[in-house]
Amino acid sequence: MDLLPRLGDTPVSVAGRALTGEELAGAAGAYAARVAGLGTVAVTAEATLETVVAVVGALRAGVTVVPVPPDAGPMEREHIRRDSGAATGPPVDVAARADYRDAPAEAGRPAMVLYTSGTTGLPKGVMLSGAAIAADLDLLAAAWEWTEDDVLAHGLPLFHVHGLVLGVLGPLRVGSPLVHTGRPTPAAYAEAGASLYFGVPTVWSRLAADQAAASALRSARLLVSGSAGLPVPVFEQMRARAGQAPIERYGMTETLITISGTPSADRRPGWVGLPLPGVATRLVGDDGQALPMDGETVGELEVRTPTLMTGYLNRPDDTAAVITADGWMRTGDVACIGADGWHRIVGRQSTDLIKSGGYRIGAGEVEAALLAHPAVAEAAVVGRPDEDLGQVVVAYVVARRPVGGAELTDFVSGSLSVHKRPRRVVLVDELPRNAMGKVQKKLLD
Ligand code: MCA
Ligand code: AMP
Repeated sequence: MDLLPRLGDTPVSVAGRALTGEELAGAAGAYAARVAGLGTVAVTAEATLETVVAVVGALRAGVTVVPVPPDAGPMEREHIRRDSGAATGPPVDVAARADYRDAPAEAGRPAMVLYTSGTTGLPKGVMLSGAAIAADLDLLAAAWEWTEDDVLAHGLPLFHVHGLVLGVLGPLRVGSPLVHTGRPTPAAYAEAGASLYFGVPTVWSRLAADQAAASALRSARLLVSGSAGLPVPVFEQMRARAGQAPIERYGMTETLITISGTPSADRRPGWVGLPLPGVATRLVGDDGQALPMDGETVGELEVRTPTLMTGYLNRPDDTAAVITADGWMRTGDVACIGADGWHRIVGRQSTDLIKSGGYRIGAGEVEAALLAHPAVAEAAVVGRPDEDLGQVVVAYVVARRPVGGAELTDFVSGSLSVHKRPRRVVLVDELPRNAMGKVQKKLLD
């Protein structure tokens, strides 16, 4: 298969269950035969071999894959299903085997639609073409010197770019065996005995705090961190305890990974690296003018890349709002660029996009979920700094009647994914508003 040329000879194990490359190709072939012609198929993306077989099988059949977070509540699940028009995939049999002749996707059909949160509303479907995915994986393989001689280990969720595109399709394109650890715990990473490891900063922070696990990674060739900024203290602890700090790379669902460090260059704490070959970046000020790349001036980062999404599914206006007419993606991230081309991500323009444990969470989505509770009159959701998770979701609520924080947290996880529920609910008499009536989130503490 074009996208996954090494499928037939790349073994994969997930949470202790393994398939040889040939077995995986056979099981995916059997699944492909069952979903062929369905157009778009939803896959409940638990961290299992079944998910890998379903995703690979659908791709082989030229069917668009929509991974659904396994803990998504009914509201989120229903939104994804209705918005994408995805058919429910048949159950996966990892023991099935079939020869299957790959069916190329029709022109313009995305390989995948990944749902990701915006500042308001329900998650948007990011359409990713097979060509964009292939281009990104090839750029990353070259940058990281990632070859069939590597064994990749990680335990990231299989419904986002990091765990699924880089972490599953990557090995099947490069030909490096995959050990998915089920969950990204320090002990599981230590046991995996791999040469290459992927993690979000929370994973590295927890690993660095576990001396035995950190020592076990001394023999690894390369550790890679992404999905959120790696805190400098974690960088230093990893260097001290694992004998090496991770390299960083930066990207987003809409652009895939566009900026990275390399194994041979010096690691620079707080800096993510250089644009991948063929990727252009620039900084833009509030007035839309280009800003100097002097290592100090900060502005919005814009990226032009062959790995760009095709657009947001069913949302041409939202797509036009983030991609300029000449093809630059407005990332919403605030960055600075050094004269030597290195990039530092300083923060986000909008406080309404929260990153917790590497998950992107829209404040508006959580507020809407809270407002559906009969006791909630008003709600404002913010991200608060947190050593372990980067940020945690905190909700400020004006209640109509006495209500417990735990009841509201449970209520949110009843409609959205578990990681979106507030960690803390603060009941207040009123929310600070400006003269226009808009909530002043900066005044909440
Ligand atoms: C969680 N728990 C809670 C709450 N939230 N309990 C009460 N109230 C809450 N508000 C529960 C959890 O369900 C869990 O229970 C337990 O508390 C521990 O939760 P937590 O501290 O969150 O730890 P965790 O569940 O181990 O999660 C940390 C994690 C996770 C493993 C790092 O955040 C994670 O997998 N992050 C990866 C996100 C990711 O892949 N992002 C990539 C996006 P129990 O133990 O019972 O289950 S793609 C991207 O960003 C771009 C493209 C890029 O650059 O990569
Ligand atoms: P998502 O769409 O979930 O892929 O989230 C993308 C966002 O994650 C970006 O817009 C950044 O805010 C953030 N991000 C990803 N990688 C990094 C990194 N290495 N450093 C800082 N922020 C990052």
